[in-house]
Amino acid sequence: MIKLRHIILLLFPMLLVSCEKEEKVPVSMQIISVRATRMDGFKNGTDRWDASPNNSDPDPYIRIRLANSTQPWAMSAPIMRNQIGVFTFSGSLFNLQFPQEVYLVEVWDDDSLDLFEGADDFIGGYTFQPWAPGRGHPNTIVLDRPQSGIALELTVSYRF
Ligand SMILES: [Ca+2]
Ligand SMILES: [Ca+2]
Ligand SMILES: [Ca+2]
Repeated sequence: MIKLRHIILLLFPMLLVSCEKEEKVPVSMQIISVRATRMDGFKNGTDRWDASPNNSDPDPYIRIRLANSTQPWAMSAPIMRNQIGVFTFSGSLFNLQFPQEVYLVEVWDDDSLDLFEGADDFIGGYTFQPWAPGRGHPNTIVLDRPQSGIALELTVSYRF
């Protein structure tokens, strides 16, 4: 007579095997879109991002590269003008060729149109590892720490 204990003993290795099969390792990933779910309304907590009266909200763009690298930054384009609150970066497609390496993503306020604003202003950034064993293949990567000036939601796809 087959007891429940035996069935469990038989099923358990099968479950383990099926879990291992599901853990596909991505050879690359793509960031399809980037959504800002929170962004500081003021520079340094008090100042408008830009001096121009008609252009005082930030003009954010994203840049991404491997954290320990001198390779050129991949930049989002076009730069979005005077964004506040929750918004999605337009045209934000980035290839991540090394999903298990650490990447650095930064958001800057473009000041090239502002005569008195000098260099671009840093809004916020994160280091992140796109994928790690055991994580599955989620469609979104959330980057949100309260001390950062911006929170990001990356929508990603995987190539196996
Ligand atoms: Ca500025
Ligand atoms: Ca502006
Ligand atoms: Ca500036």
